[in-house]
Amino acid sequence: MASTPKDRAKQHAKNAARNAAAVNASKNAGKRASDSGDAKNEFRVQSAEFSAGAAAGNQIPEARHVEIAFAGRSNVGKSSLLNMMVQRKSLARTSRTPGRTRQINFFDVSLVGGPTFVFVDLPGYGYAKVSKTEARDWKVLLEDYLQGRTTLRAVVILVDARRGLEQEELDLIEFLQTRPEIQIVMCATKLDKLPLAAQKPRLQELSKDAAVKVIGTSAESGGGRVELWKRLVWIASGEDQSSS
Ligand SMILES: Nc1nc2c(ncn2[C@@H]2O[C@H](COP(=O)(O)OP(=O)(O)OP(=O)(O)O)[C@@H](O)[C@H]2O)c(=O)[nH]1
Ligand SMILES: [Mg+2]
Repeated sequence: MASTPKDRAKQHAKNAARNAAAVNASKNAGKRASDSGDAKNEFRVQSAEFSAGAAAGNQIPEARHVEIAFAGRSNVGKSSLLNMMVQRKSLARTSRTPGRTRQINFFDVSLVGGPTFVFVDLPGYGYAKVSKTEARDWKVLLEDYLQGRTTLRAVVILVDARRGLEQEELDLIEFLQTRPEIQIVMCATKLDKLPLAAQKPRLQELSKDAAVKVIGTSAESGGGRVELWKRLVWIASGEDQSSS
């Protein structure tokens, strides 16, 4: 559809206002039961591009924008959630085969009228089928990144809604205690695999276990997208935020 620069500027301003309003609404209310993924006009993504892949520490690109990393065990749905957030089917490679993401992948993501982020798709942990050497190399790469990245503002920790928190997630949370300035955001993925009636009680149970509010997500339906964006925009704004 053709549009003039003026139209685009107007639209841009409208979107910026919408992003701000959505964040404010979540601050004030914060209690909207759920978002079903149908709010497609909120948090519209202007651009999302792969910027770099790092298989070793010295390949990590220069830090530029606010960075948000997606972490979790292999196959939990990190790459799928990243794609769902940016509304692109296959920006990050997904696979039925665990261990697909073998390096740290960096994506530049700009919201219409909002900030630019770097989304970071991390290799999954807990994947049994890689060699011990490879698993150790991934761990070192991951830990060095998490420990040293100055622009890292939040780690989105993904757990499968059906499995919940396990030792690896607790270890990761403990590891991140050394960097209290990094926000931890918990997401329960593949919520669509639970019957509708079981979803809310399961999220409540997971939130109780994690002692923070867990955001339920579905890469299939887009559920959780708006709620997660609100948190990320809020974090990027530099405001302190409670997780409850
Ligand atoms: N039904 C459903 N399937 C999902 C969802 N998220 C991911 N999947 C599926 O789960 C599988 C793994 O998804 P990925 O996004 O590749 O998982 P990952 O965590 O990036 O995996 P690694 O890169 O191996 O660590 C794929 O077959 C996805 O289609 C979801 O929300 N719902
Ligand atoms: Mg992946």
